[in-house]
Amino acid sequence: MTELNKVALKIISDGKGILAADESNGTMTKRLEAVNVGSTPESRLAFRETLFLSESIGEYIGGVILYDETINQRSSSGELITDMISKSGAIPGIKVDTGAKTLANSDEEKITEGLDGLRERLKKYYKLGARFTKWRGVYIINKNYPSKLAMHTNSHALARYSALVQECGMVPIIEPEVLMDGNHSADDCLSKTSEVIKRCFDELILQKIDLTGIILKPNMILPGNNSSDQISKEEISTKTVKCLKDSVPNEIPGIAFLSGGQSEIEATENLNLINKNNNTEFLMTYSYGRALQQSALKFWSKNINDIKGTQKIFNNRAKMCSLAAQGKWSSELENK
Ligand code: 5MM
Repeated sequence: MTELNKVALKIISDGKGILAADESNGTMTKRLEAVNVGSTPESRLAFRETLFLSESIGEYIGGVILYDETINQRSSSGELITDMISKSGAIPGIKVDTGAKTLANSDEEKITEGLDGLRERLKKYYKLGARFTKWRGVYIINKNYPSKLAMHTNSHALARYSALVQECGMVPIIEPEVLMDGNHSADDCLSKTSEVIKRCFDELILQKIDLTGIILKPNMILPGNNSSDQISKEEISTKTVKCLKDSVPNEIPGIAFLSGGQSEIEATENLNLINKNNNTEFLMTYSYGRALQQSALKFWSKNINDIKGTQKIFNNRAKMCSLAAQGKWSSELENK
C-alpha cells in the first residue's frame, strides 16, 4: 500500500467523509450575505473555526478542504488552522484551482484555471500541513453540452493537476462536476456524466496518475433542477452506482460525492441508498459543502456567540451523513 493510498483511505474509510469548506471569497460572501452576515476575513474564519473545533471533525469528518485565505489564517488561539484540524484527527486539504473561466471557442462553457505556478504553490501548502488537494472542473449540460472541447480541456487540466499533486506527496481530489442546472432528464445526466468521467480517466491514465492515490468527487445522477422528469430516490441511487461501476477503474480507493445544491436531507437520503445499492468495491461517501453547512450557518447567523449550539447542529448533520455513508441512515434518526 502506498503512502498516498493510505492517506486517501484514512480520509474516507469507516463512515468518514469530507467537509468542503473551500468556498472562494465570492461564494462565501454569497452564503454569508444570504443569512445577513457581512463577509470579512474575520467573519469567514469565525464560522469556519466553529465547525473545525466541532467533535465531528475526526469522528465523522476525515478530511477538511480549505481555501487559500483560511489555510493562511491563525485561529483565535493563535494556532495554525491545519494544526487545529490535524489535532482532531482529520486531514487538512486545500483547493488549488483558481476558478472556472470562460472557455475560448465555446460560447457558454468553462475551463478551470490554476496550473501556472502550481508546483510551487503545492510545496507551500504541503509545508503548511495540507496532505490532499482539490480541483473542480465544471460542466453545463444540455443538447449540445458538455462539448468534446470542454471535456478534453478540463480532463487534461485535471490530470496535469493530479500529476503535480502526487509528485508533491499529496492526494488529489478530482472533481468533474456536471451541474444540476437545466431541464435535462436523469438519463441525460447519466450518459453525459459517464462520458465526462471516462474522458477524465483516459487522461489520468495517459498522464500516469497513480489511481490508488486519488479520490473521485463526482455528482450524483439526478434530473435537472427544472426537469419534469422526477424520478425516485431508489432510481437515483441505482443510476448513480451504475454510472460509476461502468466508468471508474477498479483501482481507485473511493468516491466522495458533492451535494451540488441538493438539500441536506436529499443529499443524505440519496447517499444512504447509494450505499445500500453499492455493488462495487468503491467506498462511497460525502464531500459536501452546502449539505453539511447550511443549517449550522443559518443558526450561527442568528446566534453568533452560541458556538456550542452551532456545533450541535453541525455534528448532527455530519453524523447523519456518516450513517448514510454506511447505508445505516433512516429519517427517524434525524429527529432523535
Ligand atoms: C465549497 O464549494 C466549492 C466551490 O467553491 P467556489 O465555487 O467558491 O470555488 C465546491 O467546489 C465544493 O467543494 C463542491 O462543489 C461541493 O460543494 P457542494 O455544496 O456542491 O456539496
